Amino acid sequence: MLTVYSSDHELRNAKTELYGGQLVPPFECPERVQYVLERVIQVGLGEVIPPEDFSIDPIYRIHDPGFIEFLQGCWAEWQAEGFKGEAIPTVVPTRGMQQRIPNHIDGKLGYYAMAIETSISEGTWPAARASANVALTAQSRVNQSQDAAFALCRPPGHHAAGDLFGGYCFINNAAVSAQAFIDQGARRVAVLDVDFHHGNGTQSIFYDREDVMFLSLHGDPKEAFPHFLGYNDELGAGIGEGFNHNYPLGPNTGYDVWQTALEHACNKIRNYAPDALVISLGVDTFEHDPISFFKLTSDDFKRYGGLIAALNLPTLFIMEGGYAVEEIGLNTVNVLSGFENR
Ligand code: SP5
Ligand code: ZN
Repeated sequence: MLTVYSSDHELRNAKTELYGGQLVPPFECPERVQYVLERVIQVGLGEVIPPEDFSIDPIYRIHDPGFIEFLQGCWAEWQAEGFKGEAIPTVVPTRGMQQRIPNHIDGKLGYYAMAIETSISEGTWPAARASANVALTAQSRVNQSQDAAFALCRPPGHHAAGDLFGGYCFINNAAVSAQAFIDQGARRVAVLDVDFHHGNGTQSIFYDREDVMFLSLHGDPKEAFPHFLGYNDELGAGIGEGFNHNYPLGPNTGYDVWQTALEHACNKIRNYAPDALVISLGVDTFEHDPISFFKLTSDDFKRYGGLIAALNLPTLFIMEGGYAVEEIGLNTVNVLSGFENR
């Protein structure tokens, strides 16, 4: 399988994440994709290529121009305030408040945030752009070959909505790619999100559409981030009703229960008969993940790779989460080699 990788992910090198009331080194760190790349090479998964440069246009197909302008300018505006730390929102427009966009960077940060653990640092924007280029390059290869490819994206994307960042995400790489398939002639695309966390951004982007089906297996929002989306009665809206499927699962969920949910999701995908499949591939479902509560083993990743392959669709894998850094290469590449041994 082809892998697309860019060293520009290193530009995203934040020093702080708000966790447990402390500013800690981010779980979403540059070493993550280094380990995945090493494993891709070690097992000989296939060719590794750099991304092509796409224009901003495919990003604007998903994201709001004001949001993109905010991401681009945030670090400079934050610096201009003379703040000492990284950019973190402090005030958010909640129930009963105005939804007007403020001028001050403190206001804009809160307006465009869906979670405030994620700080914006120097280089975050160019890294997010490179990550989207990685996704779009892999997408175009899948579109041409009708085969599979792996976009080794960092930063991840599935928590980013049309005008929201957070959950370590800025540009929604999976959504941008799904839209690119549609714009290149696909009639229907399915996005299957197997990251531990609900893909709130992807869900909200496609919630009222019938041409992109979104399915997500994740920690029950009652117990797990992002807490405010991902219930199983969220089925889509308008003509999109029936094209959104959530599988919230409780603490300590092991592979048997998880696989049953995956099989349900795969049956929905089969009936939908999409022209392409996008996998939001997070391996934070791993038993030793430091911030998650599922119990998948390294072998389980190989097993479910085979189930995804059985769908027999042009498949684009997009890297999302996974924070057990020592095992992230093994677990991620197990999914991909499980898929290849179809
Ligand atoms: C892409 C992705 O996986 N983003 C996840 C962002 C989660 N950030 C908030 C984590 C809060 C975790 N709280 C866990 C308590 C563990 N005891
Ligand atoms: Zn996750």
